[in-house]
Amino acid sequence: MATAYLGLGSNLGDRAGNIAKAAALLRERGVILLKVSTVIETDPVDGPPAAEPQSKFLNAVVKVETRLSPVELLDCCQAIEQELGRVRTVVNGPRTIDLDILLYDRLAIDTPQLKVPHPRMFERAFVLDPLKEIEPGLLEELSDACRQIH
Ligand code: PH2
Ligand code: MG
Ligand code: MG
Repeated sequence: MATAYLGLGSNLGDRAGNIAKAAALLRERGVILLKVSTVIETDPVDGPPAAEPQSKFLNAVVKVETRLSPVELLDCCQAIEQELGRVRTVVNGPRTIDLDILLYDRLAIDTPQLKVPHPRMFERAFVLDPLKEIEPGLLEELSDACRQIH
């Protein structure tokens, strides 16, 4: 079994309902939810400049246990995004649901399809705050691990 952390975000439609449904669909697909953060409301970060002002997001982070490989977990997240009616228009545009793999065990993955840790997670309070809530000390642990390597 692997342990992973997923970021959830919604700023379109029934935002709280979308986050709840995404969590339920993860469970339906056999992903075990070990911890679920508080759902927080956040200002959009890095929205498309030419677009209409974006609505605020609801964000959360979950800690999961899974037998899925990283790519299978990515497929699972993308299938749930599809099921909840996500339409990809512009980069960082409004979305019913976004499900991102933040961390997967202690793996570093860098393929065109999947990058783990999520490349922008360390700059984003809407990820870091809920992550610290459910796993205090994890970020320090990761930075210690990086120090050992460098
Ligand atoms: N996701 C993005 C870009 N900007 N801003 C907030 N507040 N929350 C998000 O989930 C978010 C974002 C790209 O996935
Ligand atoms: Mg995202
Ligand atoms: Mg995404």
